[in-house]
Amino acid sequence: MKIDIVTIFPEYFTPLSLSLLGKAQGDGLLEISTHNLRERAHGVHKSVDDTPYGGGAGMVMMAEPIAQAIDPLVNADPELVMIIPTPSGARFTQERAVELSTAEHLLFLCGRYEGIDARVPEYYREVAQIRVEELSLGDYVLAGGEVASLAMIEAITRLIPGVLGNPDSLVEESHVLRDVSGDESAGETLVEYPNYTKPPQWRGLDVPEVLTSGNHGAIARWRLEQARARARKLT
Ligand code: 6GU
Repeated sequence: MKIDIVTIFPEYFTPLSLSLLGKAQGDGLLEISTHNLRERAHGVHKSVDDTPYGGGAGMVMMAEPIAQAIDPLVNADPELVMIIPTPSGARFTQERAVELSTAEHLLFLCGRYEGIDARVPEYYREVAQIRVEELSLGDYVLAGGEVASLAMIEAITRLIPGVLGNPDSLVEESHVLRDVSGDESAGETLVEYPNYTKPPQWRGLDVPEVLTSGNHGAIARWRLEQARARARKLT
């Protein structure tokens, strides 16, 4: 997968060279490039933002410097999927992550301040005929799209075959919609059951006996029960 990131703060994305995603880039499974929006700005101040029409607080990111950064990427690959993180977008869910993990090429456009001139998504959707997704992590407001992009990139890319060391980790984890036919939990959204490791007793707390019983059927039932109980507590 190819990922381009347009931002005024490329330094936010240095952690993508660590750990799993660093290795995935070394292995050629993933290619991530950042593009500094400030380099596309003109004038002595290299402004990328201006005051909002209609008045109000804050600044709005101007369309043209963004277009200067994005056009070469879109022209080179009109099939790319543009993702604009914004608290006013549709909810980014595990289902979205799964769907986007099969894309060949993603472009993240990070806004700061009060957001991006609304003609940017309109232009790339309606005129350039690009797929544009405005996505939100949840009902709270971050200072910009950079941290949201990092979260989405991690959620999406760990689903690419070969990125995770142990692909079995994907099967039973939180928020995976299980649809294994014959599975008792088919279609349910579960959260992960509690996990334990050595030692069997720690500061007076024991590992649940069923986990050391060797009874795989009983262990599976216990874990499903625990996952359901946790899911109920969240809603
Ligand atoms: Cl995607 N962006 C910003 N700025 N704030 C958010 C968000 C995104 N999701 C939740 N809060």
